[in-house]
Amino acid sequence: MTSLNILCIQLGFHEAYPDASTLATTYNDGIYYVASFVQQEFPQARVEMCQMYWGERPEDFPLADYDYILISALATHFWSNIETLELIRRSKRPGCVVIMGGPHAAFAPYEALRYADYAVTAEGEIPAVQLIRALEAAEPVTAVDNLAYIGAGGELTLNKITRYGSFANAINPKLLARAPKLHWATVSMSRGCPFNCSFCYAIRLLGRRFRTKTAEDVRSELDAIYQQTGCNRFYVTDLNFTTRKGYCREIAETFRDRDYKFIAMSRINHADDMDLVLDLKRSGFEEYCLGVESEDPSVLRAFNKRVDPSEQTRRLLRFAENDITIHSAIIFGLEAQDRQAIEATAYWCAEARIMHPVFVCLAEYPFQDLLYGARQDIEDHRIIMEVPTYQHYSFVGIFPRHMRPSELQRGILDSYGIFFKRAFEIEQRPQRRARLKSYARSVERGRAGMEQHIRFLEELEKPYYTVSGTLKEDLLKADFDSRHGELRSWLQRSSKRSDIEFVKGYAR
Ligand code: B12
Ligand code: SF4
Repeated sequence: MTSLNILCIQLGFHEAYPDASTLATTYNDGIYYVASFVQQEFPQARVEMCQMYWGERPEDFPLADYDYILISALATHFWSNIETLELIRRSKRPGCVVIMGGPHAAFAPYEALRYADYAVTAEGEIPAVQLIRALEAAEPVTAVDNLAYIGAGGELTLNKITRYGSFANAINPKLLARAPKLHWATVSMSRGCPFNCSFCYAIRLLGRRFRTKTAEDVRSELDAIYQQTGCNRFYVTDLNFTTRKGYCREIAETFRDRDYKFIAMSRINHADDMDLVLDLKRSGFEEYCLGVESEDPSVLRAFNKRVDPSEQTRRLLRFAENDITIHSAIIFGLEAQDRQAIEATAYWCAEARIMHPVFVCLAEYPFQDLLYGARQDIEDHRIIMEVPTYQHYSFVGIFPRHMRPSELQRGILDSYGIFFKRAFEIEQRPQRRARLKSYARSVERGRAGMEQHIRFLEELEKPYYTVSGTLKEDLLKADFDSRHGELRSWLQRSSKRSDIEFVKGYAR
């Protein structure tokens, strides 16, 4: 156990499909928390990080030397890096164990397990350590939390789901030693979100129980990252940072004397407590990423957003008036949203003075109801799988019933034009105009990828739509069944849908 050699790999994005949010991201914190915890629990181990976002490549590491290779991936990373995954499989030594975690392993363990021995299906620090301990002691892995693997009988096995209580994990700054100049350092201060929006996969990963680190621990963690990287801007990846006002006040107080800037994720209702917003602003919280989703009441209702639609605009304007920059994903793809509705929403974003809207397509994984008894609104056959744009929301990944996928993608692309035109008419302050200009430039870098995706969709959709643009659903479903029917039957045998304990644990 003392001489373990462990490599952690963050898979990267496909170079043909950059978008504004992928360009803005410097690293995903999840794998760093897992690596830091593993290093803490196995102090004698050598834990290294390969960050593909920064251009590091697994082949530049001595792959045959590792006992464990830990890989983190979103769906788009997985399908953009099949060659890399194959290379890892070829180059690792035979006894080396590959463990995959992160969103893709969690929601498509059946795909992750083509390249990994084990997939972690939720929060990952404790399971990673439990698994390594069990394997090193040659004990069974049946008691390891949140684990998926192929059992002795060739069936997919899903161990129990565990939602953890408090957490005090910090990123080990040494793992960032090779970081280039960062424009954001990514960290988390809390985990979980008590809401239950219908489309949300985040709570399936990190749970609905809101848990925080102590403000003091957060300060030590951020100070250490700042010392290591020189970066004083922090991307707080908490699902819903402002869940507890008291905690926000503590954080504000703790960072009053630092010269740090923060961007955090919150809900739009945060605007109702401007006193708190301004208190946080005094400590550097000048930007938020809000789950606005839409201004359309029917869309908000469909998503179980639990917000008052008539308040959306007023709340957003209040942020702008107080010089707070708002980023938000705006979701398209629902049946209520025709081309006209899409254009109206894009225009509204400018009127409501959102600074960075990201226009995205509703996306879901297939088999979620089957595997976990989880809600799934887009049926399996309408999901476009196994492509590098899989679950990369800027790229349409479903067959809508009311318009062709390529039309929806065109709608997403054109929304930016509508938004920027109106936003430049409205925004007069030089600082806000400069922000808009720089955002417009990064959106422009994504144009070629979207155009390429439109061409791909036009080919893909050809057989499945009538001349007037209606989905030939029976044909699509029959084709899906012939391609994935066997996989579904295999997953059916591992289904947790009727395991009440599992479903209850998963929904928490
Ligand atoms: C904050 C956030 C963002 C931020 C910041 C991203 C960043 N710098 O990390 C912004 C807004 C920029 C963003 C952008 C995008 N995001 Co985002 N984002 C999130 C969110 C809400 C939190 C991510 C996070 O860091 N959480 C905190 C950390 C600690 O949790 P974690 O990453 O899940 O890691 C834990 C476990 O997953 C696991 N784990 C992770 N890796 C590994 C590896 C091993 C070996 C093990 C054992 C365990 C393990 O252990 C970790 C600790 O417990 C998640 C939802 C979620 N995860 O809950 C979506 C999410 C990851 N994003 C998603 C997407 C699609 C994107 C975009 C591609 C959107 C787009 N433009 O299309 C971009 C891509 C940017 C990027 N580089 O990832 C999807 C991924 C879908 C998928 N199935 O692949 C998610 C899941 C959203 C959702 N559907 O709920 N995102
Ligand atoms: S508020 Fe955000 S994190 Fe919470 S359930 Fe809704 S979408 Fe998910």
